[in-house]
Amino acid sequence: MAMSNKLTGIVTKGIGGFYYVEVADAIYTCKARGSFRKEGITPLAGDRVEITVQPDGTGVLDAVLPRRNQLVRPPIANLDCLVIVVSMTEPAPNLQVIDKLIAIAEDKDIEPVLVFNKIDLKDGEQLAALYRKAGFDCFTVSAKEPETVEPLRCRLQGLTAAFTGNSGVGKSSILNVLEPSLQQETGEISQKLGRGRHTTRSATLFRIGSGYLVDTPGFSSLDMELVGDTLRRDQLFYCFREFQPYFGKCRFSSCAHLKEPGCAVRAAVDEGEIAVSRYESYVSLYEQLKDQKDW
Ligand SMILES: Nc1nc2c(ncn2[C@@H]2O[C@H](COP(=O)(O)OP(=O)(O)OP(=O)(O)O)[C@@H](O)[C@H]2O)c(=O)[nH]1
Ligand SMILES: [Mg+2]
Ligand SMILES: [Zn+2]
Repeated sequence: MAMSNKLTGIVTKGIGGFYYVEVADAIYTCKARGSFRKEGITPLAGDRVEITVQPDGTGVLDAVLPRRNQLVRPPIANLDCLVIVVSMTEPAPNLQVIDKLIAIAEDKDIEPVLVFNKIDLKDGEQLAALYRKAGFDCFTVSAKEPETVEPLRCRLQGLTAAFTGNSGVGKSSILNVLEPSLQQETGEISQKLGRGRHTTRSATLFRIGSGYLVDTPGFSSLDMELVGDTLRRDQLFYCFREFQPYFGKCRFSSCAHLKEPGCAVRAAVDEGEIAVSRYESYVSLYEQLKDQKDW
């Protein structure tokens, strides 16, 4: 029997109509099958795909295998973890942005992991405590002090994890500590614009041990309005994990946990069981999603 030239691999990067597909230790440069466009299929970084290797060594991408999940911004499929990088200073933490990113991850069944960076400049323990209490794995690190990044390295072992967060928080810097051979470009924050320069431009998967890490371009607060446009208002409650013990305990079954009397979520906020900032983020997101039609 002739050796099969059909292989299964992972898209590490898509750029200019070409897809780089990793199979074992080889990378094949592939073009998508002609009919993909007609069928509305867009392969993403992180996709598991079937390819046929051509005599010239390039590949044709024949099929995209079913996805476990996918993010729209940045476009990546099959994530285990969304690593939300927060800078303790320059840029300062924005809790609403953090909570929105967490909600997006929860909504897609991707585990959020919080990384508080630049602790050489400002301590991150208070924020870490807030988010640990809410039920998240938190790491306080400094990309300038490599030993502080070790616990994060252990947590991400063997997983596919994308790094996200505002421009300038230090995503690329931390990735460079995790894998010095990456040499991701990092940038000085533009003081004039008061935001990063978006040093990182496209989403690329990097193999690290038995897992993959993805650097992504950061966003400014302006783009943040667009991020999360797939969230549904009627699902928002489920995107706040520390609210879940109060499910079904409000006076009204239709309670949206805003101003209704007898709301168990608000009672938990008053008793200090739920952080005020988390609840405020819920209300603010709910308002942002207000114009959505219910299903
Ligand atoms: N003092 C200090 N500076 C840091 C730390 N981590 C990153 N920086 C600096 O912060 C700036 C931005 O870092 P990047 O790693 O480029 O940030 P990024 O999140 O990848 O930014 P984008 O690619 O634009 O999204 C650079 O000047 C880094 O040297 C840290 O832990 N401590
Ligand atoms: Mg970067
Ligand atoms: Zn309620």
